[in-house]
Amino acid sequence: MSLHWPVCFLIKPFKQTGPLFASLQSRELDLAKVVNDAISDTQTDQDTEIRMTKIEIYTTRTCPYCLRAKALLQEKGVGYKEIDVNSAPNLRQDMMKRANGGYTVPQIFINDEHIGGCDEMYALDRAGKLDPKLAS
Ligand SMILES: N[C@@H](CCC(=O)N[C@@H](CS)C(=O)NCC(=O)O)C(=O)O
Repeated sequence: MSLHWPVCFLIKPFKQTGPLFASLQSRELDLAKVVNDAISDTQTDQDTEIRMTKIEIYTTRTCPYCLRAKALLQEKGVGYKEIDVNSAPNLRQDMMKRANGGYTVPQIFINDEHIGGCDEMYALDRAGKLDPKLAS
């Protein structure tokens, strides 16, 4: 839809030349630019949301390694989905399948890539390789 129609409609009966028409047209263009910029900002926000890193961590409530792993993710300021393997049947099996047989908790996945447990994630961080993954 053209954003110019209201003013065009109003001034159509008059001569569409001269300084008044030019001024109205230029104001319409400014308004259209503001609206279009606002729309494209919203679209950028939506794109960012869609591209957010997916972080999943399989845990149990009593596991100190899980607490340590979650503390690092919190320190990094990233959100994550926690899956308590004891909260439903089959979850530990799902985890083991995704973790190539890894049965201890935590098991951590970043964008579906298997990172390993707590120790592996800390090792990755020490090697400077965790932040790029979290930002991907
Ligand atoms: N090196 C592993 C150690 C993980 C570990 O030993 N987790 C314990 C719980 S804190 C575990 O899963 N034990 C076996 C079990 O609970 O069945 C890591 O860093 O994640």
